[in-house]
Parts: sequence; structure tokens; C-alpha cells
Amino acid sequence: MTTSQFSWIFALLFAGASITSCATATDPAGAATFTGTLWIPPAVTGTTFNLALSKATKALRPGALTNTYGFNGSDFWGPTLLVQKGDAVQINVTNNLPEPTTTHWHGLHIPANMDGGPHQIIVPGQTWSPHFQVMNNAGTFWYHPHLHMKTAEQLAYGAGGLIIVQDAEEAALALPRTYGVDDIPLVLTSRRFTADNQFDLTASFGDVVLANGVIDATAALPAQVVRLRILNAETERSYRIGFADGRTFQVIGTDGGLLGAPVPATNVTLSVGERIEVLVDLSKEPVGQILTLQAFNGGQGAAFPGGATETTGEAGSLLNDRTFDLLQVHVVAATAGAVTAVPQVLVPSAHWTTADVTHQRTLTILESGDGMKFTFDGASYAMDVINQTVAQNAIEAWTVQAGPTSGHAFHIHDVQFTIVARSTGTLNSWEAGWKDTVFVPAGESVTFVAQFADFASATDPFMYHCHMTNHEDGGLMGQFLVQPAP
Ligand SMILES: [Cu+2]
Repeated sequence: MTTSQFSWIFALLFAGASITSCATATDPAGAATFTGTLWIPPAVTGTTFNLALSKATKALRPGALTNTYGFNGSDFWGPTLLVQKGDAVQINVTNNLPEPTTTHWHGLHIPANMDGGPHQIIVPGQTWSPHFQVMNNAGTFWYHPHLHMKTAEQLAYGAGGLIIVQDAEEAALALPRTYGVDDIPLVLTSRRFTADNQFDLTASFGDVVLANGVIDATAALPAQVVRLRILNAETERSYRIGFADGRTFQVIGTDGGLLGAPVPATNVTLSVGERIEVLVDLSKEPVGQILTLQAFNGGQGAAFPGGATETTGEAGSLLNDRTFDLLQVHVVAATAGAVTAVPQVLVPSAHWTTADVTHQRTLTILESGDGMKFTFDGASYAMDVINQTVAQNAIEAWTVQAGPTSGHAFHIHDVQFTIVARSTGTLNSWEAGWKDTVFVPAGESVTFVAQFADFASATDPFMYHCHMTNHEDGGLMGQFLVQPAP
């Protein structure tokens, strides 16, 4: 299906919805609010993809346009790459910015020199053309800049996009999978605005929610089982996502793909870089019904990212320590062939356990200085230093220990892992799924197990880092080589 067909279907949906009143989302600033329509990034298919990153402007608030970045002419964010497991793909990434960038394929299991980390720099005017086989299972992944010390800024301007991997196992399930209709991408972030409507890049926590780049977003969703693919694309904030009416939804997938079976939940916490797929049953909702997806971030305490009480300054936000709206859903008529039941069984996986482990290591996050300086074991990121060396095919347990005052969203490239332990002894039920990013709360540790198979290089490292982009840019990143098996 082409992009224009997607847009056309979505336009029809909205035309049929007769939306007369869209109460605006919470606006704690008390400023004028818009009635936004959730933008669905165009989906592109095939095996050769062209991405061009350029400066743009977007009308986000009354008055001056906001300076943004976007791929392929978008005024914020980029197209969704829809790829098939097993396909050999090439992606031509052209940098039209006046500064260097990189494009990292977050969560994909690919060679280090195709990964788009800090070493694969694309200078202005240049096109970088990585190629790789899609080996991941069906799931929701994403691409974003990874240039050292520029990741937070370039991502904040809007340089990012989703990657949806499809495979035969997912296709065989009775799941909603019509992109933009009953299979909805939802990219959550927030921004603070300066008086002249520009993103305030000194703020680690925004004052205004952007859902797919839209303020006060509303979405017309059909009265049937609907799938949301949610990405936390924040700088630092976590989201405790649930519905205002407390309804139960089903978690069906995590970072690396589908769970073995749906897990019922009324709220799920997503830290920066994490994805989750959920099914929401709207089949019994009357057309015209309005639901609100919210972040239940109040009362979580100062160690929760976004839980501090201050409203101004670098760590302050008007959204801190409160419940706020993410998306308003307007229920419209069901589509033909609607999914009306949640499958009982999804995709069983054989997960790693501690019994499989051939090597273990511990990373300790140290806090120092003015409270914004974090390192792994005292070593700030350096492009020419290899911090860890892993033997190809090793099955390793990594324990990440957070310091006493700040939690971190730990992300490792190359692999999908299984979380086997938290120091609190409590794992959330949906954490049984494949993961590439995990929140490590202040003072706690998390242990995961992964196999470092397929790709090795004596020269090209993979990254591990905190995905809170300001922490990452501040040096909370390391790199590892996977040494070829002898
Ligand atoms: Cu961090």
C-alpha cells in the first residue's frame, strides 16, 4: 500500500467521525490549546529506502514557527520503515543538515559498521548507505541520531522515525495490523518552548506533550481491537501509561517483539527508548465515545524520571509529578474485517536464563560533580577506547547498578536480552519479553542475559549507554567489541 493510500484511508476515517468537540488535553501552562489530529507518519515498504534529514519548521503554537528537523520533507520526525524479516535491505541516508549526524537503527541485530552509532558519521551533503539482512522478529524499532554529544539536540529537533518489522509468525496471528487504521504508532515526547516558540534545549523535561509531533493530539480509532505501538522518545521522562477510566488493556509486545501471551495491565511504565505494543478493546464502545490515554506520573517520587516537584529550571517541568493527557481517542465505526477478540497465544520464545550464562560482568553507574555527570565505572565515553570485549557467541549476564540518586534507561546495541533479575526481586510480568532497553531505578540493579551471536569485528564497536539522551551525551556511554570466534 502506498503512502497516499494510507493518508486517504485515514482521511476517510476522520471524515466519517463527525468530530464536533475535541476537549483539549491538559495544559498546565494555561496557554491557548490547539485541537490536534494525531499525525500518522507515512509508511514506506520495499527493500531500498531513502531517508533525507533536513531542517524544517512546524506550526506548533500560535505565532512564530518552531525550528525542527524532519526526514523526507516531514516537519518533525520521519516515515515509518516497514520491513520484512529475512529481507536484505539498503537504506540511503542523506544528511542535509549543516552539521554532521548519524542514523542508528535502534534494536536491530546488524553488523557494528552498519549500526549508525557515533562512528558512522554522515557529514553534511553526504549519503551513507548501510545494508543488512533483517534478522529481528516482528516488532517495533526506531531510528534516530547517535552522534556523540549531539544526540539529545538532534533527536529533540525531531530527527527520528519508527521501524516496523513484520514476519510470518506475527502475520499468522489475528492481530490488528492495518497501519494507521487499527495499528497505530504513538511516539511520545515533550518540549518546553521559549518565548519565541522555539524548543528550549536546556530543559531535560518538556512542559507540553508531543504525540507524533502533535500537541493536544486526538485520534479517531475504530470500535474494535486496536493496537498501539508506543515509543518513549523523550530526553529523560518516563511515562506510566494508562487510560483515564482505568480500563484494562493487553500488553502484547516489548522492545524486541511479541510476548508469548498477552499480559493484562491498567498502566505500564515506559522509560526513554523503550517500546511497547498494546491491544485496546474498543469493540463495545459506542461510536462517539471519548477515551483519554494519560501518563499517571504523579506521586512517583523524585527518583522517577519526571517525578520531581520543581516546575522550572533544567530538571523542572509543568508536567512533573502529575497526571497529564497523552492522547484523546474518538471512537468511530468499526472497519470491515475488524479484529474483535484478543488472541490468547502470541509467539512463544525460548528465553535465556542464568543457567545459560558463559560470562558475567557488572557495570556500575557512578554519580559525580554537579549531579548531571554520570559514568560507567568512572570512565566517560571516549570514541577511541574499547570498554568491554565480548567473545563471539558468548551468552553473558550483564548487571547494571545505578547510583543512589538517579535512575537510568540502559540500552545495549546488537542484541535483544532477557531480564533475569532486579535487585528488588520484582519483575513486571511484561518484562519477560525481549528487551534492548531497561530502566534501572536509583540505587537498584538489573541483570539481563544476551547472546552476542552472528556479528564480530576486531575494530568496529557496538555501544551501550543510558538512553536518557542528556546523560548519554554527558558521557554515560561505553563501547564493546565482539571478538571473532577463533
Ligand atoms: Cu541515565
